[in-house]
Amino acid sequence: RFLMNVLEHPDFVSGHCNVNFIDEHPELFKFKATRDRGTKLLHYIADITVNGYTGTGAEAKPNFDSIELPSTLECSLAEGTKQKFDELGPEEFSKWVFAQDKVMFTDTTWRDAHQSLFATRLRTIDMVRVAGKAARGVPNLFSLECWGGATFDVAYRFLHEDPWERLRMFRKEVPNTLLQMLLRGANAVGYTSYPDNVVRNFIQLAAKNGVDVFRVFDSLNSLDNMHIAIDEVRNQGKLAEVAVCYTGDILDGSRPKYNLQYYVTMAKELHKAGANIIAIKDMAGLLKPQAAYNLVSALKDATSLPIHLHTHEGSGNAIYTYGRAVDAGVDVIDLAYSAFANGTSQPSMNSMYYGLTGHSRQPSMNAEYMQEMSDYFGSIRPYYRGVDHTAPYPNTSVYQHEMPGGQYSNLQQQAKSVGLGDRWSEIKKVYHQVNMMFGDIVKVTPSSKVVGDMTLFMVQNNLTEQDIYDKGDTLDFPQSVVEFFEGRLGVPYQGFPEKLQKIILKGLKAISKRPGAVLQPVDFEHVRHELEEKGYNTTDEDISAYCLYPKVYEDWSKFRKQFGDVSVLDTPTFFFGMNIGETIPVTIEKGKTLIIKLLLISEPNEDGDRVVVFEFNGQPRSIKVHDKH
Ligand code: 3PY
Ligand code: ZN
Repeated sequence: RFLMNVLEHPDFVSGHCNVNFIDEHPELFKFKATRDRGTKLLHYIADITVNGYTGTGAEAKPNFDSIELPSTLECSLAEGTKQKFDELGPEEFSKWVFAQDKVMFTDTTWRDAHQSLFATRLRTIDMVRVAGKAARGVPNLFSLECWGGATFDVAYRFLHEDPWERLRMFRKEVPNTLLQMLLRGANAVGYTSYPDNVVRNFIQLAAKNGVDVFRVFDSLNSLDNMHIAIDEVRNQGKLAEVAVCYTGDILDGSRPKYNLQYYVTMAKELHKAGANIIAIKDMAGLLKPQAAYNLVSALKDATSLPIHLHTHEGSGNAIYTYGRAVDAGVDVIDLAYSAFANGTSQPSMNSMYYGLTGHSRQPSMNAEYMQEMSDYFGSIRPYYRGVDHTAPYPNTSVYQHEMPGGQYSNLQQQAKSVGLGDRWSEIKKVYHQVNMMFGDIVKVTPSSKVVGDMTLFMVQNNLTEQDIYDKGDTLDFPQSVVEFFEGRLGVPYQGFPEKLQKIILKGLKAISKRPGAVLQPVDFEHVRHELEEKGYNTTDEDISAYCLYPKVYEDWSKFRKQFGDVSVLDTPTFFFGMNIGETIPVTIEKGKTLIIKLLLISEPNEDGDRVVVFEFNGQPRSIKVHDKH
C-alpha cells in the first residue's frame, strides 16, 4: 500500500520530489481502508441480514419458487423498429408508423409497470436476464419503455444501481427494438426545473447510451417547458414523441376546462413545435372508452402524425379504452406483460393481443412466447413483496381523485411513513379537493407531487379548505407548494388561482418567465473538478446525475465505496440477506463467481455489534455489523 501511495502521489507522478519526499509527506503512511469487491458485498449482505432492507425491515429470506425462464430461442434476432428507424430517420420513420395498418405495441413492463405497481423497484438483474429473450421472442414491438421517469433516481436512491449502466445493458441485449424513455421536459428526470444546458446535456447522454424514443411531456402541459427538450432530441437525430397529458373528462360538459378542443389545439401546437409522434399521456387512467374514440379520431383529423396512446388500468376500463382507440385508428398503445399489468399499471399485452382476435388491426405476435415472458415476470414478482401493495382489482375512485398510476403506490407509502396509513380514503378525497383549490391542474410528476404534498400537509394538520383561506398567513406551507405558486414549474393552463397564490406566497414575487430561462447554466468542467476532489467518478454521465440529483448522487457514491456494486446480487439476497446455512453464487463479472455461505451470526455485544461469519470461496470471513434494532 505504501508503495502504491508513493507511486500515485501527484508530486511523484509529476517528478516534483526530492530526497526528503517521504519525510515531508506523512500522508504516504495513511492507508485507505480499501476493501475488495467480495468483502464489500459481504458487508452489505451482513447488514441486510441483521438490519433488513430500508423501509421493509429484517425478515428471514422466504423460500421463493424458482424462476421460470422463457425458453431460449435458437432463431436469429429478427430486425425490428430499431433497424427501420436507423434506416429511415425520424421524419420518414414517423410516416412509416403512420402508414401501418396494424396497431403496434409498446412494452412498458420495464419502466412504467413496476413504477406504478411497486414504486419503481424492479432491479436491473431481473430485467437484463430476459431482455435479450424478449428481443428474440417478441421482436415486432414499436418500443420497449425501459428508462426515465422515476427509474433514474430510484435506481441510485433505493437500488444502489447505476441507471446509465442499466441503459447500456438494455441496448446491448435489445439491438432490434426501439428503446424508449420518459422525459419530463424541463424537469428532465427530476422533480424541479433545471437549467437548459443540464436538460440538453442529459438528453445527449441518454441518446448516446441507447435511448431512441424520447416521450417528452410537461407536468402542466406547457409547451414553453418542452421546447428545449424537443429541440435537443431532434438535434440528436432521435424520435421526439411529445405528449399531451390527459386530465378531466372530455365527456363531462360540466367541467369544460379540458375539453376536446383543448387537446386538439395542443396537438397542433406540438406538431408545429417539432414532434415526430403525438402521445396521449393518460397517466391516471381517466380516458373512458368513448372519450378515447372521440379524442383519437379528433387528433387523427387534426394532425398527420402517428398517435401513441398511454393509459393505466386503474378503473378496469383501460383495455376497453384501447379497443375503442384501435377502432379510431390509434397507431401505438402501451401495454405490459400480464404479470405486471392491471391495478395501477398498464393493461395486459397478452390479453390485448387476444382481445383483438378477428380485428383487422391485430398485430402479428408470438402469443406463446409472450406468455412465457409473463410467466417469468410472475415468478420474480414475489421478490418485491416488501413494496408491492397496490390492490390487484379495479378501483373506479380514480375518476374522482385523478391520481397518476405512478404516484398512487408512492403516496400511499409516504402516507404510511408519516402515520397516515389509516386515512387513505380521506387522503384521496383531499387530493381531489386540493386539485380544485389549485384551479384544476394537470397532475403528473412533478405537479402531482405538489398536490400530494399539500394533501398530506392538510390531512396531517387536520386543515380544511376554509382553514387555508382563513389562517393561511400563519401556516408554513410545504416548500414544493410555495415553489409551485412562485411559478417554478411554469404556469398552469388559465393561470394560478390568485387568492390562494397570494396566501401561499406571503409577499414573495412569482417569476414571470419560463423557469429554465431564469436558471444559470451549469459549468460542467467545474462540476467535474468538484467530483474529482471528492473522490467520485467523473464520467459525463456521473456529472449529469450529480447536476440533477446532487445529494442522491453523493449518497450513492459513498454507498458504492462502502458496499461495492450490489446490483450483482440476486434480488432475494438484495432485499432479505441470507439464511444461516445458505450458500449463494455471486457473479461479479463474466467468468468470476464468488461462492458465499452464511455460517453464523453472534449475539450482540454490549455495544450492539454482532459478528457475521461467512465462508467465502472456502475461507472463513467475519464481518462486524451494528444491530440497529
Ligand atoms: C413519471 O413522470 O415518472 C411518470 O410516470 C408520469 O406519469
Ligand atoms: Zn404512466
